[in-house]
Amino acid sequence: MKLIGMLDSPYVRRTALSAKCLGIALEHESVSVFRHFEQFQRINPVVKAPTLVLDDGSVLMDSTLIIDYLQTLAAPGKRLMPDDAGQRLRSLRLIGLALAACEKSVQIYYERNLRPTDIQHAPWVERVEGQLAAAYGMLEQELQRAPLPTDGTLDQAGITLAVAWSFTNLVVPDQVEGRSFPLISAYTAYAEGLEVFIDTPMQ
Ligand SMILES: N[C@@H](CCC(=O)N[C@@H](CS)C(=O)NCC(=O)O)C(=O)O
Repeated sequence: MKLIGMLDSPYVRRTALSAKCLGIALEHESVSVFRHFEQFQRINPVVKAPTLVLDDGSVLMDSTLIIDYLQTLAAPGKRLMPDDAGQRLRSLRLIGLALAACEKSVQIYYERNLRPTDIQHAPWVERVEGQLAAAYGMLEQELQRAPLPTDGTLDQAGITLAVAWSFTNLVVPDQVEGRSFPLISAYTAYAEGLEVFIDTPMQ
């Protein structure tokens, strides 16, 4: 199976990390949705990263759906989501907040880098910036309430949280600069220090 997309996309990176944690080997092709648009289009006409191409030629997209599929291929002991309903609810909540933070970071980045300055819409940008701050604010509160384990293990909530924070700091660092998210920062430092993260660099 081939994973298509650049690791500077948080969605591609969380998929690549999840596959490794699940013990599933994927061939990785670093094709950019911008610089290699036509090449990407030939693989997936919708041009969404990540794209997973199965050995039979089937094409899947959306990180959460690809990870869901990969989970079905993993050995029984390899799991990134808890089975217990209460623990799963908390994981899903953390993942939802982290994915919202990724989406809002991408929107601000696209607005700044793709839209001509004279048609940038300040009220829209302020709205998105507020949403990004809200997502990280709630994630910080969640970690205050109950920290994620830092005992060498990783789950989907931890992967997605750390990937999101590293991505925001890469593309829109001014949005988190000076804001106080010590628990998110500390957890991300832990995760980025793990071998699987070091082997799956954002750039
Ligand atoms: N919900 C999707 C979001 C994927 C996404 O938006 N990826 C970006 C790259 S970071 C992309 O494909 N952008 C190109 C486009 O939407 O035209 C996921 O989880 O995979």
